[in-house]
Amino acid sequence: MNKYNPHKIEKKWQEVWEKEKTFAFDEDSKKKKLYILDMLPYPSGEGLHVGHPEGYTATDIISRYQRMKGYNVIHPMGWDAFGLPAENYAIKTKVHPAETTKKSIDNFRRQIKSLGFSYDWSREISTAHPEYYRWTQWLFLYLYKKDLAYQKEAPVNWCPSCQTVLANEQVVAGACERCGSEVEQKNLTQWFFKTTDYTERLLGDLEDIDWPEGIKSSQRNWIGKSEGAMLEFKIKDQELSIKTFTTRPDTLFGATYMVLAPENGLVNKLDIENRKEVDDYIKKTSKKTELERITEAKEKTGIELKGVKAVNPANRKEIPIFVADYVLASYGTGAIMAVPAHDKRDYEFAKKFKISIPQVIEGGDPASPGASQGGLPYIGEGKLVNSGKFNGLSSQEAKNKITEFVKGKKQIQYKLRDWLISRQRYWGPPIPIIYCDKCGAQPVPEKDLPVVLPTDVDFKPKGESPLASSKEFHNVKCPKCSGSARRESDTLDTFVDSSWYYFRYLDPRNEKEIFDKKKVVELMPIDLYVGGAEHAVLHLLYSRFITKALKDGGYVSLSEPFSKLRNQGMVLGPDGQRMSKSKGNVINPDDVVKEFGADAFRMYEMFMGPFEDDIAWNTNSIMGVFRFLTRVWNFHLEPAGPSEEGSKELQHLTHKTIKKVEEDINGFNFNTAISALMILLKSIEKEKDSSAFRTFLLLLYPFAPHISSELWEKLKYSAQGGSASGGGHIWEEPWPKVEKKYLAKKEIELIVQVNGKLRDTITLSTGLSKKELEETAKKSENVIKYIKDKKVKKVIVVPDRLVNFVTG
Ligand code: ANZ
Ligand code: ZN
Repeated sequence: MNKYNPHKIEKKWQEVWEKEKTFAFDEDSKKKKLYILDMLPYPSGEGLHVGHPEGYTATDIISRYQRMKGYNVIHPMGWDAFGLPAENYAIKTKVHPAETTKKSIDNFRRQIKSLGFSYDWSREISTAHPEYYRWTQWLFLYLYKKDLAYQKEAPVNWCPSCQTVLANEQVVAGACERCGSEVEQKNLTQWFFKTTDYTERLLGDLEDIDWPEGIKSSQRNWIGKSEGAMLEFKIKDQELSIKTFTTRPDTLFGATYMVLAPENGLVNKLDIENRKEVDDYIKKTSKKTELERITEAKEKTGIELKGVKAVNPANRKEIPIFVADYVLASYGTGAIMAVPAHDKRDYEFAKKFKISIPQVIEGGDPASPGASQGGLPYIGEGKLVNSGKFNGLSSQEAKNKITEFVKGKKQIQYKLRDWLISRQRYWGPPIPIIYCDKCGAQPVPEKDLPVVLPTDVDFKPKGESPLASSKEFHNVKCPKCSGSARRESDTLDTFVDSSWYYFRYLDPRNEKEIFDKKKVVELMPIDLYVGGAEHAVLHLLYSRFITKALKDGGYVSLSEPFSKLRNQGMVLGPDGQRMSKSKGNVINPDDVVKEFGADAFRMYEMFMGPFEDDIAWNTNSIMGVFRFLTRVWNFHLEPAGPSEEGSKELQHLTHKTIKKVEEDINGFNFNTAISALMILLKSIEKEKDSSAFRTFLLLLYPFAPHISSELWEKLKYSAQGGSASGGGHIWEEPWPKVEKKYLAKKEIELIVQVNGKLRDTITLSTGLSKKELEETAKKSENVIKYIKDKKVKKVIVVPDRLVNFVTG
């Protein structure tokens, strides 16, 4: 009755780790620190997804391994607890979000603990806790004082029938998720963080960090640096001109019309003949989101401004001016020179409105990238034609020359916008601002933080932020003149909460300041950050911005928070599809633990395939892992084999495996590390070698810590190895050392000749006798073939090197 029973073992060790605070980070230790972090999870009501533990297992393996290698590892966990789902649930069920969130967190914590991860739970944080969001509010005030937080009007998604602002996720195909009415864009005064002050640093510092190339390039695209020129077009007979940003001044001779964005203020200043028509068009486009407007497949719309012309500064031709919504107000100057022969959108528009499409660039070298033979639009660079005295120049040369010719200016343009941080929502940190009619917007004094979320709030949306419905919250005294004032009723974007949490882990209970600078200097940066690739842009960019902003105030000393980043792939349903309730393909982690135990679950998730790949769940394969662990367990039931040295081959394999597992952990190749452990176990079973098994357990421990801890104790290995700390637990042992002498290959390639000609090579172990070598060589098929029935006159044997048969 000594079967592998993961539940008993796992519970036992999890209790030991909890009671002994085994994985609490020791701030006083002299060892070198490593900060290993998982992205902060959102504790959804659905509970843990089997995708979560993939990343958590990887960081746990690395944390446990690095502790054995002598590092002082800090490895915390907490909750990204504010957000829309809890609020929507509250609207539906009238259960307060604080209540649902607490339940979800308790459930997440239970599930995560059931997998035996080595987190330092004493540092747990929840972003929805006043003790935490007090410092999120402090951070807002810090940025406000540094002029990095400001207000301006910006469009929001507005549902005219619910009378409320909608988050992007609540707009489904242009309609309100709740009532189905068409969503409009409406301008409201909003708060922003000035991320654009940091554009060049956000770009440049990417060079210094070890992140997947794909994520870096997503960030670069998001920042969207373009080099080009600012050109000016005069309006005929009016004292006005249109400035425009272009990346292709070389195409200026081909500019046959101009377009203003509907929101461009110039539209109202121009003296036009068809004002009403134009106003109607502008009103119509205001209902579209930016994304809809720039979608290429959409048919281009627009309307000509009658009675005005612009003058192309290169050839003095008078060209029409349109308003069209494919030009955005928020990029460049909100106006373009349109070159239909060389831009796809302009081409479609010109076709529809019957505007001429003169070609000015020829794709000269067919081998050059982007070159095409004939066919418009031709969007590549090339040689200038139909461009007056610039004909024959290359695009590169012409860019500068034409810019100079028309007195334009070189210009760099970015796509990155400031970060819109205000939300007309309840379940987030209140923005710590007070509006006074006399004194204007006033920051809440630091001593009055946190501005606590009121609970007497009606969640049902009524056209203003839910917080405005709490009289007690809303009406307040002005901190400057003590006159009656009102609080800001918007809350902060949840991305603000998660942009700085990794600092707070280092000093989570500090009541006097956001964190102790000294601790942050010592313990940052994060040496390894692991999470899903869906955070390629926003979360990672915001965190980088906040870190830089804190650095500029002397709060931290580093520019980049995450030195090394790795992304896990997605765990798909058994059918290869994304898991979802409606498809009925959701695997519940609790069920998996119940059936196979935590060790098997962890190992399976690492064995599924390459860490970054999307992989379908496979129940057969987890059973395979469970059988492997059962064999590990059963080994200790058999009579022990030699506790001295095992065979040479097993020693060689053991040390090869130590090296392999170590390299694979460092390279995130957990699946091949597990394969190597499986191969090693087979040989150990064959030889019943309990000394090699001891090493095997040490290697297995980071992957399957419960069974390894249990067998280590059962087999009393600590007594044999001489653990320094004396506690006798496997996690107090050092990682086994690779010994070169075992690693060296004790094999030779025996050269086999007949009459001095090479006829075969045979792999053999060293040190065989002359006789053994001759006997082995004689059995070679080739030797038999070449000797045939000739007589062997002489055999020359050079030990460990060569056998030569000489025939008569
Ligand atoms: C003339 C031209 C000719 C252009 C050509 C392109 C090709 P990136 O590279 O993304 O920075 N543009 C400028 N402002 C715009 C706005 N507010 N809304 C929509 N489009 C705008 O793109 C720069 C190019 O995008 C600019 O160069 C401009 O079109 C357009 F053969 O100018 B181009
Ligand atoms: Zn005042």
